[in-house]
Amino acid sequence: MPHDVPAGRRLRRLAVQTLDGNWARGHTVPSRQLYPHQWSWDAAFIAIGLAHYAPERAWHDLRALFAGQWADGRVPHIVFDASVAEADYFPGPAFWRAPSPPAMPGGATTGLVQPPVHAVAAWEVYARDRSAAALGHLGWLYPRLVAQQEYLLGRRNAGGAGLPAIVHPWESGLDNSPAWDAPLTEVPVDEDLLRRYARQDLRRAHAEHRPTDVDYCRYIHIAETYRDSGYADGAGDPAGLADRHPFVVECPNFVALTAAAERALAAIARVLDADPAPHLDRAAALTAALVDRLYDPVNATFHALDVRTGKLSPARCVNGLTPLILPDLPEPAVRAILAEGASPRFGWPTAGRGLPLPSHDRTAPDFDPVRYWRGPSWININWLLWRGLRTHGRHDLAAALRAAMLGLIDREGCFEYYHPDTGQGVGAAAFSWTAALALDLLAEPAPVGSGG
Ligand code: 9WN
Repeated sequence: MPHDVPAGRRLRRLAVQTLDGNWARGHTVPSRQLYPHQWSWDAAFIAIGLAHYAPERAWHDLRALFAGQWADGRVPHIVFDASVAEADYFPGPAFWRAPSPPAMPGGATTGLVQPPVHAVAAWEVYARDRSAAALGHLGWLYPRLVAQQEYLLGRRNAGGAGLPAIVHPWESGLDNSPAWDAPLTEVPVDEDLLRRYARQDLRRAHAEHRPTDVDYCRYIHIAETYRDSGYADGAGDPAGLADRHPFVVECPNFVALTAAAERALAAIARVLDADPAPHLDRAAALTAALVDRLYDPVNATFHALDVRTGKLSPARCVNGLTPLILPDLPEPAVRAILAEGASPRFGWPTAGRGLPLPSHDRTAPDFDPVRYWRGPSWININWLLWRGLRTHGRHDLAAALRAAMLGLIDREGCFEYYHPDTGQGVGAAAFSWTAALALDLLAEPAPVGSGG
């Protein structure tokens, strides 16, 4: 246990209460306050936590999300709950006008994606639930997870090097990160959009914690452009996407998670008597292209790449560190990430001292400790870093980061994110993935390697 047993018990109780409280008619919502539908990468992190006490619900959550998978393989970033009013979240189903069945059989969704953490999640749940029913769930998910990868590696290969590109900052999951500032400068700001559409987030959260109106206008413009193209990526012509669409970016975190997904699929394939080799080949190719395209040897960190201009973003964000989850990351890149994490820009916690890593370079002039993804600390990202540290044998740093996360959640509660200097909880309270990953951190560390 990271700290004394009573504290561990208290935290476990809080985490379970949070997840139970966010269970809503067949799936878990990220937060009742801000996010009343099912989100894609949230569902994966949530399943990893549910596996510790309600594995059947973990499988159910993953299957509910994949029921919204499109015929082209994309797993939508939101599967909408039909019983929630349109006005309760913007942009809702009426905005997205996603295609009807059979292209999209499972109810209303968005047409965007999020990082594919689901194969890792399925493998983690299976590691804790080896029942016959679990094997059935794994068998149901496997072809769908493969289709998700094929969509990302095929139709999203806009840069031509085999890396999946994102077509909207929301697809990164690190929505408002300074990593997108450079590519966003070319996107028009039409303030009229905010007269046509009402932002719902500002009714439920502080404006200084959320994206600015200027950024929001750009988000809506990009989403409308993609929607109005009929969500056509690059069927037959992925490279053409960069000419047609205003935002096409390769994100190191998204790419690293896509590679991690292939490694997890290899582990799943072995259990299902399928062939793991193609997954391992794809994982190796993804890691090699990630280093080749997104690693900057001068700055010694990974950056986002704007596929339209061919330029790396100058911002040093935490998505430059999460490639550490890859076991086959070359040694110089591993050393560079460990050094970047230790620098004043981020700062690994040490035994008994310090807080989880911020989402952005603390020394940057635009570092903002409360605006989401522009400074605050997030538990899902720090959980990925914790796994990466263990993968690369840095158990000292991993133990300190784990204690820092658990201490913070125990003190503040399960917040969406935390002030990186004071640790104060910010954003939505009773946030699901924080609770879920606390349960995972509280448990004995799972064996690293096959799933990550
Ligand atoms: C847009 C649900 C999601 C997370 C994202 C986070 C935030 C949504 C929003 O909430 O994004 O998808 O409305 O801001 O940035 O990572 O999945 O928790």
